Amino acid sequence: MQAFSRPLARIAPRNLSRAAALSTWSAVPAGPPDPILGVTEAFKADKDPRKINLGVGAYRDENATNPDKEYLPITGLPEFTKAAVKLAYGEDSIPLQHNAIAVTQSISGTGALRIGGAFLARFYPNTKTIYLPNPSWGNHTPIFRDSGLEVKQYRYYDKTTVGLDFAGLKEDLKNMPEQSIVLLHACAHNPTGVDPTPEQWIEISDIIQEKKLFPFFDMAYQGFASGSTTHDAFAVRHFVKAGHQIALAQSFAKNMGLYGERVGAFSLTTADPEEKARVESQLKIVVRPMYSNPPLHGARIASTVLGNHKLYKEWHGEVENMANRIISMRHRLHDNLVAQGTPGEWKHITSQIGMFSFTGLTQPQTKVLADKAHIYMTSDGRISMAGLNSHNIDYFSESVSKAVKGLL
Ligand code: PGU
Repeated sequence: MQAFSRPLARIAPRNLSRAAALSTWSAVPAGPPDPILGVTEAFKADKDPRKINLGVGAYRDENATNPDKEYLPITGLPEFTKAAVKLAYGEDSIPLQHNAIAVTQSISGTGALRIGGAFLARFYPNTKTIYLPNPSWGNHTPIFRDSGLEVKQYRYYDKTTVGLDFAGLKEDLKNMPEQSIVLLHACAHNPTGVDPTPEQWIEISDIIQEKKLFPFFDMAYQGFASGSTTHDAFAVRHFVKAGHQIALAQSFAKNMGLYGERVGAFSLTTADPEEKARVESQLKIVVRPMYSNPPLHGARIASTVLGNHKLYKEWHGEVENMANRIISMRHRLHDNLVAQGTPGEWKHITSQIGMFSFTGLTQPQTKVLADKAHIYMTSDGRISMAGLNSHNIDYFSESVSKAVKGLL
């Protein structure tokens, strides 16, 4: 880890400019500041005690209230985005230490993906095709299609083994046109609950490097897979260490329980602080006509928790409890199904990780479960394990068992 904690000053300027020339974002031009919110930015940066901001239409009385509910900057609450990036990339990440990560707050993970899609559609200098794993979260295709990218798929899941189709995945990566964009679920793949092992991630990273593909990580479940936010960030951190430039969408919906507050972040690693500033200026120009600036309350909660040692520890303990409760439900479900003599192989229930289990139930079985047993799940047989608890697990297991036996 020590090797990565070099301060910026010790990196030879020659190396930095070489990195900039090779960077995906070297041709992104600096955008102009926003005519209205740019004034607030200039005001905030001004250190003079006599300063007055008459730029933005926000009512103030004779005495300023604190904390206020005024608009955030276009890229969100700086304390929050800083903490979000640290959580994902790790404190010792080289681009983080070099102030080379462009970041904006987003309307949760969905908004982060959408900003990323729009930014890539506008500035990615190569083919505008993004490859999604098959299957993927159902909203990925419309998000990227509506962002202006062409959406294709790569093999991911093997029905016969109920596991990763690693050979198919590698072959598809190798056959992609160079410099295509590849979406990767950072951990707790949705809907399958099947993740590559660390060794497999390293191989994937190598192929992506050889083929000059551009990795775009969706990290909606950091902490949910293993109970450790560090462990779950393995893929993201490995790719960055291996020298990839990446895009990253983060959601705080699940790991902080901030679903409806819509807290997320989108970031891009860049070559250096100068490039980061150019990229951020263009992220602002993407965001401003979409929703102007992000919601404040949830970002304040997240940055308070992430920025306070005691609260951080308490929160991380809760993440661990959530992950462990899900794992214990997996075991109960598996054991119940086996004990009830349910036809089929159910080991995947415990080997899959994260919030979801891809049960293998067929569409007619999911329909009969809803119609006869009042149990609802997506028609691909995906269940959110978190919806199971000690009160309903036995009823659920019995109903599934009956559905599989054709007795419902
Ligand atoms: N990426 C993945 C892989 C997801 O599973 C989800 C949420 C998101 C991003 C976006 O979450 P945000 O709430 O915008 O941060 N998927 C859940 C939630 C329901 C939904 O479809 O939006 C799910 O059940 O698949």
